[in-house]
Amino acid sequence: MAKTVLILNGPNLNMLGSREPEIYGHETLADIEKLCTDFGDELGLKVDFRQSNNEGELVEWIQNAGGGADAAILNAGAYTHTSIALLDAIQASGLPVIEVHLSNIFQREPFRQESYISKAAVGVICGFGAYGYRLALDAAAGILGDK
Ligand code: CA2
Repeated sequence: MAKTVLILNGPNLNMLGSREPEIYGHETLADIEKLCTDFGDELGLKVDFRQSNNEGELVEWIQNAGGGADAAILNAGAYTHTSIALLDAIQASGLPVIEVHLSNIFQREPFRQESYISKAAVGVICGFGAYGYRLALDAAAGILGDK
């Protein structure tokens, strides 16, 4: 049976493509979802792609992922830099989580250079725009193939 990768997107990522394309690119979140499902098909992975502006909903999705998903890719948006709740949920889930950011957070404001997610993530991909999701799926396939 195909393994499942949960791809979670945090606050404001539903606005992609509408503003700040010089930072986040021209792709919409729907474009990125298609990129992920198409590449998931090539890799033989089932992709479950979601977005929420609500921290608690993201926490619940990670909690529940322990039952259904084999790995997760997380762009927690601004919660990356603030959310101990997401960090705790990742640690409790035992799920391999790959952190993704469209922008290179290390070239940006100091507050974006800190990530709670990184403390529990298997690895971090940032600065490659939408292509970073493809890189993260490839990494997930590698991790799951080794299991
Ligand atoms: O680079 C990333 O992927 C971020 O996770 C994006 C977050 C930001 O808070 C993180 O520091 C880095 C913000 C996403 C907001 O995206 C928008 C795009 C267009 C219009 C409005 C928001």
